[in-house]
Amino acid sequence: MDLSTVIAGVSFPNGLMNASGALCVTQTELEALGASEAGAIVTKSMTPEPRQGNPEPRYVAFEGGSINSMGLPNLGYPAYAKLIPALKRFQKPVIASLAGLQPDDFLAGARALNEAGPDLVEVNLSCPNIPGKPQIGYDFEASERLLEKVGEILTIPFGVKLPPYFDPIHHQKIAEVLQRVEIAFVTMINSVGNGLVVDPEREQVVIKPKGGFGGLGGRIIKPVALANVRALWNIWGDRIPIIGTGGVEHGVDVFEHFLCGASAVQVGTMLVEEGCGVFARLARELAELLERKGYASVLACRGKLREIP
Ligand code: IRO
Repeated sequence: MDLSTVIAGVSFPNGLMNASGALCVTQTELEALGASEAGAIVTKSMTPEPRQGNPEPRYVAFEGGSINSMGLPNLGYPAYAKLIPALKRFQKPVIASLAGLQPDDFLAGARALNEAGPDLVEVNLSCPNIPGKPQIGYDFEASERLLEKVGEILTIPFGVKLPPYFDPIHHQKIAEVLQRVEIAFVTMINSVGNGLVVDPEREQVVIKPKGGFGGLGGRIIKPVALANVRALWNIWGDRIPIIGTGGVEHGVDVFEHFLCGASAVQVGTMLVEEGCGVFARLARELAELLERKGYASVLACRGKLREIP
C-alpha cells in the first residue's frame, strides 16, 4: 500500500511521524525515530538556550489521553543545529520545531536553522505551558508579525504549529493570516491548553507545574483535532497541506485525519506510551484498512469526508 505523501514539495516515505515533544529531545531519541518506521523526524521545539523545563511530575497519561506541562525542555538551537545534518543519514525528512520565549528568539533560531538545513521548519505558535507566556497563535496580529519576520530570514520552507480553535471566525482569521505570509504547511492541533486532571483519591492535581493545569493530548482530543483539520481544509482544499495531530492511536484514526483533509499525521501521546514501534503498527493497520476499503494509496482518501445532505 502506498502510504507516501508530499508536504511543501518534500517527499515522505509515509505520512506518519512523531508530534514535536514526543520522544524527540535528545540525540538518542531523535536517532531512534530515524531508525523506526516513522516517515520523518520532528525535533522538540527549540529555544536559544538549553532548558530543563518545568518541575516534575509534568507528564501523566490517564484513561483517554495525557496531560503535560513540560515547559519546553530542549537542548537549545546550537545543539540541534549540530545534530540535524547527521539526522539526514536516515533518508527521511527532518522537521525542526522552532520556538522561543520572545519574538527575537524565533529570528535567531531561524538563522541557526538556515545553516543546519532541516527539510522543513515547523514554527510553534502554540506552547501552552510557559507561565506568563500566552499562546501566540491566539493573537492573530502577533502571529502575523512574527511569521512575516521569520519568513524574511528562513530560506527553508516553513509551516506553523497551531493551537486548537473553537469558533469558525477564528479558523477564518488564522487562515487569512497564513495565506498572507505564504505559509508552506500547517500542523494542527497542539495540545488543548490548560486542561486540568484531578486524582479524586488523593484529592490532588496530577502534574506539578501551574497548579496542575496543562495541555491535553490523546484520544479525548481527537474530535477537536479533526474539526480543526476539516475547518482549514474547507477553506483551502489542497492548496496548503495540513499535518493532522491529535488522538492517533490506531490506523483508523489516521484514516479519519486524512478523510478530514490531512496530508500526514503526527503521533504524540501514543508514541510516548508505546514507543517507536507505534509507527510500524499504525502503518500496518492503516494499510489493511485502506486495502479493505479499496483505496490504492493513503492520499486517495484525503479530504473525502462526506457531509449529510
Ligand atoms: O510543555 C511543552 O514543552 C509543550 C510544548 I513547547 C508544546 O508546544 N505543547 C505541549 O503540549 N507542551
